[in-house]
Amino acid sequence: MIDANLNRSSEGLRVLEDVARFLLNDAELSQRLRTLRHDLARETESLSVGLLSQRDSEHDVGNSYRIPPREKEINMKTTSPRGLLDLVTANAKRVEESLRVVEELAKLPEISSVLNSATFEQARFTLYTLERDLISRISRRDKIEGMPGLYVILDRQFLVGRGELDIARQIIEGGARVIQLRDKQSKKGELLLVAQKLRELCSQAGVLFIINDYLDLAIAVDADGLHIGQGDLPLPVVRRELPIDKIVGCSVTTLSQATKAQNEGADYIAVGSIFPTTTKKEATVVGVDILKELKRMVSTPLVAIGGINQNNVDKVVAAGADAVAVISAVLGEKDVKGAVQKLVAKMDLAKGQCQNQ
Ligand code: TZP
Ligand code: MG
Repeated sequence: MIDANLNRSSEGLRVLEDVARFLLNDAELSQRLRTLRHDLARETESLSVGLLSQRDSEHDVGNSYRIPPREKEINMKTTSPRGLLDLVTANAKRVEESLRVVEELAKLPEISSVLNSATFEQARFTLYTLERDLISRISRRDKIEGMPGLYVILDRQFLVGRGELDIARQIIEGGARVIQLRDKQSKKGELLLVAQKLRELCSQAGVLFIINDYLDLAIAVDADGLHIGQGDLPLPVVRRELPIDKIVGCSVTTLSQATKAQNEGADYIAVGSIFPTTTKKEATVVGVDILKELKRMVSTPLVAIGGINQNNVDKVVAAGADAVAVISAVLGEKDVKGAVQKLVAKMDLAKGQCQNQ
């Protein structure tokens, strides 16, 4: 039992570690998993020859379990991973269960002298946290992968009598990848109703839905994420309060703010105002070259914002923006869908040109 369960735990841990390392490229997570695997190996090192000597896989009655075909089919459906989330969950559970078995065995008088039950209990708790962090990383990565492209900020003060849902539909049909709800004036109760409808629409269309400023609203409508600026709630607080699968975007105007946002775990960084804009009066104009510098400094996806339109969108894409956020270039137009389509086409063209260079 000890041999089988130590094998299970080290194999499962290796799967998790390699997911963190090769698929998520997450140095910190893979290091934490590696440390746990090594700690457990060290703890049981002295037993290895004894355990191998007792190993008798051929006569393990578990090998000859006869699973009826029907049950096998059900089993396959419920246990074969549908994606990375399932794979990670299955392997984390495998490790947690096997650690629990060793932990319980180590309480027996004949085993407690060679294995310390508390060590395995501690390892199990370490893994619970690692499992949560892995699931968070994968869920957020899946969302962020859908982000590159046009990010339209639906600022309700720009609607001038038009309906949010109709405008949002046009934005979606035009090919935007993200819609952010922004409203600096309305009461939260009113905004909640709007956000609920937009949330529904975006979910159906597979478009990311982000709430600007308001953590409570983002939680209440189960938005895909929250966007915060330098004056809003700090990123670690927001991260702590939001469900683990939600993304957080952070606005910056300087390189040091960007590094800080990355270190605090921002899922994307919005930088601007790239060009002069009349939409946000107090915005600092940072120029297009900051994107090139940021590209070298941070690995977090970059969203360029501020004064971007049909005539300059190619420049921000060429400078390295992964996504482009606009308000007036879309909401300032009569033909919202047409404006989105044109911007998307120009971004695609500029991206194609970058790749050819
Ligand atoms: N943050 C920096 S600039 C800006 C915000 C919200 C305004 C973007 O609006 P526009 O009309 O696309 O310049
Ligand atoms: Mg804000």
